[in-house]
Amino acid sequence: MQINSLLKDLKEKYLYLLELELTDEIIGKFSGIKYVLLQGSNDRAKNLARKLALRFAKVHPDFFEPKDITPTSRYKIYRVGNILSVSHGMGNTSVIALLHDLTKILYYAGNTDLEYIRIGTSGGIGVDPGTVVITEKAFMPNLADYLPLPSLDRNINTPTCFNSRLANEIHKVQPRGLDFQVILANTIAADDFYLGQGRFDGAITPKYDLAFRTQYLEKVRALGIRNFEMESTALAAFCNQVEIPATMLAVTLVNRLLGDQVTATPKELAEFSDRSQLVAINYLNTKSDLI
Ligand code: R2B
Ligand code: URA
Repeated sequence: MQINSLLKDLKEKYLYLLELELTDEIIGKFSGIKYVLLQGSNDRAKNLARKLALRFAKVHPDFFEPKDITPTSRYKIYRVGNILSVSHGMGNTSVIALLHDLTKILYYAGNTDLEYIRIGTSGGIGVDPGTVVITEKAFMPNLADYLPLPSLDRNINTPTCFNSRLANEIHKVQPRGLDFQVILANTIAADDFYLGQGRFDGAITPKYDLAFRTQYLEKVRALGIRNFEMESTALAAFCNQVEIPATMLAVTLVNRLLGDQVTATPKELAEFSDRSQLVAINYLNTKSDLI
């Protein structure tokens, strides 16, 4: 990990965004962590914590209720052994705010060997709904493969490639016989679900027609891009700055070459979400350092 060198001289007592006092007791709750699993919603983070506990800590489902270790209602953090299951909210801004505080407390707790994996949903580009995309490189909608991280009036242009060892390993360890596809590909992160992802069904009229959009989608397919979502460039850029290996597993809910609206039923959506969690669990299952 490559943390801000100015933190050494800082007598920090409180993490504002996580609403956590930096006491020895609270820092201790973050020591000995290896895997950090990040998801958008609070419910999914809790649901994953429960699955991890049943699977790896072998707790009895009747006697286990995941307990959030931060008082803030913005984000939720659950710990199962050396794994954290964390919610990050929606969009690059929300993720990056969380990642600063989360990474600092993990650093104060003495963790040096971490992996960050976002588990999410996305809009597919020419892939069947239900496909899980492991992202190799995140792109901006203008197809830049770096994020201009704004800092006052400057931009810190940071590459948005993910860790290829991690992405390939997650792909390689998936068991044969899954009833859905798991692919390695690239992803676009847009700041907006509608206009940002070229939808025609938002509240604002797009300033281009279907032919222009089709041309754009063909161009992005040629770059190996297979899905849209809203957080990958922030995660990749942040993790490249702090040198933490990271990648993203995002199930596709819709094929954007065929339509804009997500028409899957709530039951299908829950089943799709389970797929990207399963891909992460399959990876963790191969690890000998889980505690
Ligand atoms: C995927 O799904 C959410 C929008 O529905 C957003 O957080 C994302 O990246
Ligand atoms: N999440 C997105 O960001 N886009 C989609 O199309 C579906 C889920």
